[in-house]
Amino acid sequence: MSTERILILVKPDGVRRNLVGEVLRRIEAKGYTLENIAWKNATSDLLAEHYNELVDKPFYPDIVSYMTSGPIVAAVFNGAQIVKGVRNLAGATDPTSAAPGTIRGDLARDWGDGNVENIVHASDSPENAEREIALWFA
Ligand code: YYY
Ligand code: MG
Repeated sequence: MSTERILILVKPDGVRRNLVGEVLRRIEAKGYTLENIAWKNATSDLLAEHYNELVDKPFYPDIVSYMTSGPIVAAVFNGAQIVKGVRNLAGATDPTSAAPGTIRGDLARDWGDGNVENIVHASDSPENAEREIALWFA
């Protein structure tokens, strides 16, 4: 089997807050290898495929507003056990609950507007990583 890969998105809040380098630095510093990177603008069609398990959730329209609110940096990293490793670096989905030391725990917070802004996306399985990489780097 080839080396495991993951799709990382620095979401629009991360770009707006000048945290692209900080997010990618933490993943590189852990020892994972960057293999592709690009500026992207998410479309609603792309997001509906990317978040195919969430499209029926009540908060899905908020995700679309958030993810289309500005440019995104999409990156592919690789390394052994990278999905588990980077999910640990990213921290819990809710930035208020995310542990200190994680990307979300250190850099993201609840801004009180009812929208979850958590800086970074990281694929949750090697299979989803390959599916998402094919979407974002078609
Ligand atoms: O993989 P991860 O990003 O940690 O969480 P998911 O359950 O895949 O949800 C994707 C995305 O949706 C999350 O990063 C924020 C948003 N979201 C939300 O706004 N409200 C929720 N209750 C759950 C997720
Ligand atoms: Mg997810």
